[in-house]
Amino acid sequence: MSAVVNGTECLYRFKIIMIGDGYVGKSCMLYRYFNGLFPEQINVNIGASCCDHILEVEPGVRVQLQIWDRNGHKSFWNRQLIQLYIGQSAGCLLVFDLGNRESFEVLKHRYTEMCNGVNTYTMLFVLVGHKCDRNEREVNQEEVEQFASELGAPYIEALAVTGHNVAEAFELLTRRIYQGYLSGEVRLHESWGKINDKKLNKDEPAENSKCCVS
Ligand SMILES: Nc1nc2c(ncn2[C@@H]2O[C@H](COP(=O)(O)OP(=O)(O)OP(=O)(O)O)[C@@H](O)[C@H]2O)c(=O)[nH]1
Ligand SMILES: [Mg+2]
Repeated sequence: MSAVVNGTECLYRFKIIMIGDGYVGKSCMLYRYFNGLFPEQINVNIGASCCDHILEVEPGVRVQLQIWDRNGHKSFWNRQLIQLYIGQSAGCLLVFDLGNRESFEVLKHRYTEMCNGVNTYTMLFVLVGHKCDRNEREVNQEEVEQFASELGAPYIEALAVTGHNVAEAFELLTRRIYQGYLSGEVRLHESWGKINDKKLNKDEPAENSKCCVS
């Protein structure tokens, strides 16, 4: 069974989220991935914005990705929100700013909070050191690698300004989820994963490359 999303047949659906402190560049990364451009102006997302995107994970196998980008400022981070936001996600991009030490500390703290029982489903991670154009780095390579190994996740450095490694970060995560799902390492809520009748009845398929903001 598959779903036709704006003329494209999709076999799987995954929800992924972006977590990171405010101002680390999450929305610019998503805009870059989605539109292939750096935004001239980025609207502050009051709550969360959500984009649907289609990605071919292997020849003939397309995934409908739902990507959630939440405002990272601490006033928007609390337990109920975490639960709402993270629930049913298959994967997460953990983003920090290489030129801002605090954003790395905040990210580690949020990761710990997320792991404290909010998500009963398996979630996979990719760690992203963003704004790698920064001349002065406040986070050194060893500590990043140590955190990545604690997460069991790959580490990638990206730059929304040029697009360097932005699509790679989203696609690396999606392929990890896909492989994990096939191997049984990733267990997903019944609304997600392989598309079947039940999922199609439950949720209207999204149009290709659609964004919404709240
Ligand atoms: N140097 C540099 N700055 C960037 C890059 N990408 C984004 N920025 C800047 O970082 C700032 C914050 O970007 P946003 O994308 O709004 O950050 P955010 O993580 O979504 O922030 P919140 O929504 O508040 O959590 C903006 O001023 C961007 O212009 C980059 O690749 N390099
Ligand atoms: Mg944002």
